[in-house]
Amino acid sequence: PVLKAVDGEGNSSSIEVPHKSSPSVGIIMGSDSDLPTMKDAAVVLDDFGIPYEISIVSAHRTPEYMYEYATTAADRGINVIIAGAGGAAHLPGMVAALTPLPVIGVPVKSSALSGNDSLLSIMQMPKGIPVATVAIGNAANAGLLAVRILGAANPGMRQKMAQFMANEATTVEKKRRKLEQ
Ligand code: RP5
Repeated sequence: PVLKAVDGEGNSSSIEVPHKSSPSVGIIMGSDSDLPTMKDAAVVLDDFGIPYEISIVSAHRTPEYMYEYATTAADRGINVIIAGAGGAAHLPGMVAALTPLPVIGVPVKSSALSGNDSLLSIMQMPKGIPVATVAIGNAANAGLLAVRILGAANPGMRQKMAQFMANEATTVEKKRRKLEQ
């Protein structure tokens, strides 16, 4: 199936929901309107060859499903959860409260408060239940952090991350040299 969505700023996006078996990362979001932001995490995981699943899980509109998703994720083989939400963004924190897996929160830019509400809702977790929070809208970094978490126990994945970082450095070096010419 293809998931299509438009965010609050009119940006449209679509993503082919993967049919990969044994997903290692779960990407969830509070609404399909979060997809234009959250698809960047999927792009990173595709680049690194990491199987993932994508779902819409709303803490407020589908709380029972959120409970089911979070409490079964580890048994289904998920290793890391990336959760994006905007506004009163309770999804990442509530999921972290229900699973022992690492949870990465993505504050989605809201129309009313530019995502500052999302950021604080996700970041200000009480002691005992951590959520690793990335910058507003930066789902790509959530994907990269998931790769690093998986890489801690996977030398091949760690090597791919090192290569990615080397490529980034080369790109910047090229730009610098061009400026200095
Ligand atoms: C949150 O409310 C979602 O994560 C989304 O960012 C925001 C708005 O949702 P919609 O009204 O667009 O469905 O739960």
